[in-house]
Amino acid sequence: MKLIMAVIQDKDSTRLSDALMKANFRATKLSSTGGFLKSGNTTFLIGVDEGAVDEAMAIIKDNCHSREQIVAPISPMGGNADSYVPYPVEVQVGGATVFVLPVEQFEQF
Ligand code: 2BA
Repeated sequence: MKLIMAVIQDKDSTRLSDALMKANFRATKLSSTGGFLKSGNTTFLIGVDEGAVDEAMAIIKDNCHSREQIVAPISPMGGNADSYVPYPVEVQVGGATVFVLPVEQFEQF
């Protein structure tokens, strides 16, 4: 068994969830926050048989889109000056950042 961890944009989460359920995958959605943009994203945990990893990856790829995002300067007042960016920056976010991990044991009680 493998555990797929996929960090995706919130905008794609309902579509991905629907597509995974339709294909009979089981998944858990977690609310997460990107370290760089410090804005919300969604992390999917998907436990799959080894032979189904490619199918799950294809569904993630088909349903998660990359988008440009402008990062506006944020005042360091009251915050951490180390992360202050003094000008707007355009970054390409997503479609999905995916980790595939081996699962040592899987139980449901
Ligand atoms: P964030 O950390 O908020 O990053 C959003 C986007 O900002 C990234 O998109 C990337 O284009 C850009 N970016 C991130 N760090 C940067 C840096 N130090 N300098 C310049 N640009 C930077 P993605 O690469 O598509 O990542 C989307 C989200 O996936 C990330 O949100 C983070 O939550 C997650 N992620 C990406 N790589 C990861 C990793 N190696 N480990 C854990 N989470 C990761």
